[in-house]
Amino acid sequence: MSEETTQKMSVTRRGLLGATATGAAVAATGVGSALLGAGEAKAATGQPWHLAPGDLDEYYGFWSSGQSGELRILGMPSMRELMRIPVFNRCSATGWGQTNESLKILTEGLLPETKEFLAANGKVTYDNGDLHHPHMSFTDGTYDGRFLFMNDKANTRVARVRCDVMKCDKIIEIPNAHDIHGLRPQKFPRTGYVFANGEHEAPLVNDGTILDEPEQYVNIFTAIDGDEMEVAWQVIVSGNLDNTDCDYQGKYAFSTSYNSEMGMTLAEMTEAELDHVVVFNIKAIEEAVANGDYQELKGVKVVDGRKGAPGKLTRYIPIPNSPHGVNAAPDKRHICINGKLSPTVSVIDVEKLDALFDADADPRSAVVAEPQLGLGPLHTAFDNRGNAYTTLFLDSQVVKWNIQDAIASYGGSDVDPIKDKVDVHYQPGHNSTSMGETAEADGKWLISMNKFSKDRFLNVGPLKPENEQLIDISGDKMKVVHDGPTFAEPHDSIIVHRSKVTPVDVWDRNDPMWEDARVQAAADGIDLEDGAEEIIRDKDDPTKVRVYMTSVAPVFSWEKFEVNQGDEVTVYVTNLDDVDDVTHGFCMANFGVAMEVGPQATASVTFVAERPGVHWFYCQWFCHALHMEMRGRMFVKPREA
Ligand code: CUK
Ligand code: CUA
Repeated sequence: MSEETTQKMSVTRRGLLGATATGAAVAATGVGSALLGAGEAKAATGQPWHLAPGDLDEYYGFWSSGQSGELRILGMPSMRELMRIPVFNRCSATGWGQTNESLKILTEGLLPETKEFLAANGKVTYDNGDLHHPHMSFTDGTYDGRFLFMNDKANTRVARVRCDVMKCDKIIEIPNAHDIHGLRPQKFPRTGYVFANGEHEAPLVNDGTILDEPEQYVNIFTAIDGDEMEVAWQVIVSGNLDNTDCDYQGKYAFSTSYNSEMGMTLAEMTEAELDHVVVFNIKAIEEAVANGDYQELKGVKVVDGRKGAPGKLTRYIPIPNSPHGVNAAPDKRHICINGKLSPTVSVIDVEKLDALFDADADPRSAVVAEPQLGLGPLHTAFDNRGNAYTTLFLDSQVVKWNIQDAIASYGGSDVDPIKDKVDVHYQPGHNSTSMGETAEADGKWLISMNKFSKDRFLNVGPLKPENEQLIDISGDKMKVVHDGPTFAEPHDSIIVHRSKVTPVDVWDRNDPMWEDARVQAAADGIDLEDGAEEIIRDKDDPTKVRVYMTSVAPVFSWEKFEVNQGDEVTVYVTNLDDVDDVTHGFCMANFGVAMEVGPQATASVTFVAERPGVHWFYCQWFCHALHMEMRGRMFVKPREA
């Protein structure tokens, strides 16, 4: 946006709002802003999304990063990037994928055959991930601030991030399924389950016996116990699975299929005019599992929910055409299925679903509206006034429409459900509204996550950022107010009111994250907080060496230590600083070793000291005026020839 445009907008807004002094007084309290429309919260500047230095955002934005594999936190509405949380990726700054604590999380949930496969490739875990869908745990239809859950499409995993410390604490690989795409937590009564879609078809037992026989392929829907991070059960379905969501009653989950044809080529996949959404009957599935009506595959109870299978586990509602996003409206009643190749969004009334299962009613009887919105509808978000906001990928627009008017129009009324359209730049995929995937949608902000930025930013070469546009939806007309470039490739985001999340400033010394370090130190007769200046050689294998040190700005408890060439060295660093924001790091230069050690945390890293000589370790997070001096030496005594 040009400066001129910005000024024009700010002048217009000031003109519209008139009394700027009142606006300023309200904005200063921070409390008042919650009562006002988004556009009014910072009326004094005319730019509610442009926070003054030191001002805090009203919302957390939790962002996926697609093939970057991490989770990001943005402040909303300022769109300032606040933090990156490594999950499926590697992180040079924090040592994720290198510290023993992170390697445990990255490896313990892998299947035995995956561990073997990785070992054959000289690895202990995957280096990449494709994180599309981050969603917070729910209690009673709204966010509860406990966890964030997310998928890895690249390597069929589901991860969890703890919201108290904003670190990943669990990653599991999903057996039997292939390539987890859609993911949503159960909304009611709580999470509970995390539902996850296997997107790509494969033989149920994929051991090479069946190869190019697509008629024998299946797809798998998985329910994970979000507390234990274990698979609860799986359902075999007909067609493939794309996105998923669930209702506010705790009864049904929904998954779209763009490939009901089970085609392998583009022509085959897009052949049918109608694909479907699968409705999963959670209670019926739980009963089937309890009654032993399942097969056990790789330790998981798998039920058959394919078309024509007996029982009441699933129903298939025909939907035009290769549908993509599924979004439950905050009215707790309507589910929007986005048509992608069809210009429509199909609206399902959850109150009409019981009849599908109990009376075998026509599945289409649950569809109560199907408004024509524009080309390429992919995802829908909601406000608290009965409106829906759908991204139109091909039209490069967001369309605002009213759900009740769409239902009336489907019933024959000539009311136009479309209330507004706005151009976005360009080709939007997901969108999200403030609190919009909960029953507490507040109708203030919309993010349109656009796949292409083209000419919106300075040219940085052939690889361009995406463009995420902030849209003020507090009034009748949508207003694009900010462009936010992001690196590869956020798909989805949630906008969570800051009152829902209360992260800590300092770690609890008893945190489970470094339980292994605690156990090992106890076995070695060491107190992690003592920073004992004594090298521990393992009783059973004396080439294994443990160094326990502490850090207090600006010193490590060890100025030097000596090991032998070829020793396997584990360094444990416990950060005794008890102050916000005093994170230390431990970097062993020329050993490719580095990690973050947060206040009151313990972290450890293991390496083989195969380089003789003097090697400096240093603190790699700026912590003190004498941060440069926070260093020490490791002597590696050469192997005797
Ligand atoms: S999918 Cu990316 S635009 Cu993976 Cu949620 Cu729709
Ligand atoms: Cu400690 Cu820098």
